[in-house]
Amino acid sequence: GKRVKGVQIFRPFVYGTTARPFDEKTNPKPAGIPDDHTHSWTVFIKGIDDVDITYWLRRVQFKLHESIPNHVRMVEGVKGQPFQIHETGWGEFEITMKLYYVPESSEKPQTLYHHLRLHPFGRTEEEKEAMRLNGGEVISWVYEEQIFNEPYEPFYDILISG
Ligand code: SLL
Repeated sequence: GKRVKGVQIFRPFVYGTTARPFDEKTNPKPAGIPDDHTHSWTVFIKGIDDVDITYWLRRVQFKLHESIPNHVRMVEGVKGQPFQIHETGWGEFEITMKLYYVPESSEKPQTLYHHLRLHPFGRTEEEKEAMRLNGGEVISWVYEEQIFNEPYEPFYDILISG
């Protein structure tokens, strides 16, 4: 196939983690969760305002800490839904996310790293108070742009009509 010369296509997305401490009132611990687990958390990749990104991103492999059962997980894209994993635990660690693009792109998978944040370290007292009011939610999100450089023609058509 031919590439579309001189063209770059940008697709914004957001990835990161959202965590909450277990708390009888705001976030009760479900039955069967180990005693030493202090938080529930989510890691995700999604479109801005939940816009669909599965027309260019096909699947994401999340590699979690080895202490977590079944710590390497493949998440297939579902139209209009985030690529995400919900978990519980006690510690922070680095998550590896391997992005697999749609086959039409002929793009190699690309790896992103993100630190799971459970604690509000390094935040101001004001920020911590706002978090307490919000159930202690710790948000660590990154806005990113995926760049497709001189995409193949069929993929270019997919990108501009997606
Ligand atoms: C630390 N270096 O010591 C980090 C490791 C590992 C966190 C954190 C296990 C959850 C489960 C869990 O939270 N591991 O048992 O499913 O802080």
